[in-house]
Amino acid sequence: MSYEINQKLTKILDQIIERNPGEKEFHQAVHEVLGSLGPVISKHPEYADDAIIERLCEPERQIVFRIPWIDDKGTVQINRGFRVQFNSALGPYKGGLRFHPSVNISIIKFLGFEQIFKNALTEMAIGGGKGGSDFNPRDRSEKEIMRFCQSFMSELYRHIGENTDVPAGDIGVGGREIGYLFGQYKRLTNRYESGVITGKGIPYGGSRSRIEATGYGAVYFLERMLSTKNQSLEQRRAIVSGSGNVAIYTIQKLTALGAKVIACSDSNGYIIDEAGIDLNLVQEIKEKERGRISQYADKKGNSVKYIQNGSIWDIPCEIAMPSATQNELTNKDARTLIKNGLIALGEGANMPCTPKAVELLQEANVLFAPGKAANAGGVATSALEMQQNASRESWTFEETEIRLSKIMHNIHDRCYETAEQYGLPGNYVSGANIAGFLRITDAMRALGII
Ligand code: NDP
Ligand code: 2IT
Repeated sequence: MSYEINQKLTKILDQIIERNPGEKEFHQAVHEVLGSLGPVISKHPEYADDAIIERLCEPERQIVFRIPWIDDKGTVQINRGFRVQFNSALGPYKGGLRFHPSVNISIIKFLGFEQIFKNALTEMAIGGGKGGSDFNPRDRSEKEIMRFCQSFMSELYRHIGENTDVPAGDIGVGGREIGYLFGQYKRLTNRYESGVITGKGIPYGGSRSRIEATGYGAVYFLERMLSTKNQSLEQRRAIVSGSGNVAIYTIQKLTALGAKVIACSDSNGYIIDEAGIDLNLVQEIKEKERGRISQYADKKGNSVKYIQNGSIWDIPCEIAMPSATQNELTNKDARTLIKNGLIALGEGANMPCTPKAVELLQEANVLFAPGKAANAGGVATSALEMQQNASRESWTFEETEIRLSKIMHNIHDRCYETAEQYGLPGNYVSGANIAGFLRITDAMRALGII
């Protein structure tokens, strides 16, 4: 990835940094995209007319709100809620909600900004948005989670709608939370408006394969990327960070396609199981008991190593799929992975590799799939959920999975071809940024200065 950007773009970036002080994740995400646009602006200068890039980097609307709720001890708790409605040129704002203590406006804006491009790459009618709260779900009871979700939705409901803004899950927001959020929305509006939120349970309007979609999609992308070099996943030693929704279904699909996944993690540490990760056990610990990954080693005994803190990327592997959080894979990690023979990396999480790590991986000719393309399967299947809700249909697992795999192959091919077209063969970062940019800005240009 080249961060050498032309003068016009540098000026825009400087202004964005000045107007959004301290928002380091947001600056990082914008820098990466603007860093890819030089060739487009040189070839088609009209794409910088009418402050289109500045408009693209300024959210249409940002909502920040108070979330009061009462914990099990009767104490009043206050959290902060966010919804950034970034761009609606292609459709209603669409993007997840993150509940994690680290959440702040910079993180929500970086995620919302990335989402615009990701959603454009799916070629579906969805704009970009993101939201969440600094609420920490860890060790909260079921009833506390429910009360929090209800309070969160008591403000959010007035800003969303199936044609306006359609949230979904992200870190800390899974099927349980989506159920409580949808329940409160339904109660407040007195409408059964299924398409207002995605990631719902199957009995009340969810789509089959949505739970699996991000992880499966990321593996489909990776497989297609490997096939451009006549390689496959067969027998490959793989590492997946995290052990949440994206990680679990990434491990499942990698294993199904012949790879051997030997490690995964949570925010406390990582496990190494040379026999291959026992996914049923991970699911029991993480999905059912909502426990810690260290319990995997406790249950398996001596054959499994648990390493507290430390970096999962120290383990030699050929395939790496960071699927936990932003900036979890640093330049030091990239160096180690390259030294140990990494051949491909697919970002399951949003922006998990630092800019320097991406640069090193690309220089070393590691196949690199950026998150905004590789993890688009989740939001694409959310759009399939919206389609089913609108037509009051419910498709089979096979139907949704076939559609998902086709969408991922199309995204891959679009990124690949765009990179070639702009003289950057194999650069999926530029391919994704340019292809996404062209689709959004073609729509924005047609809609006038709004
Ligand atoms: P989950 O909450 O299901 O799982 C998150 C996992 O990442 C957990 O193992 C968690 O560990 C770990 N993690 C979270 N925050 C940190 C942190 N600050 N440091 C270290 N580890 C951390 O979330 P998802 O699997 O849904 O999301 C994972 C990533 O994928 C995120 O970047 C998300 O934005 C992205 N993504 C998600 C999509 C989806 O559909 N869900 C779609 C596209 C991208 P612990 O339990 O210890 O917190
Ligand atoms: O980052 C993401 O794409 C998501 N968390 C999923 C968003 C969605 O609307 O399904």
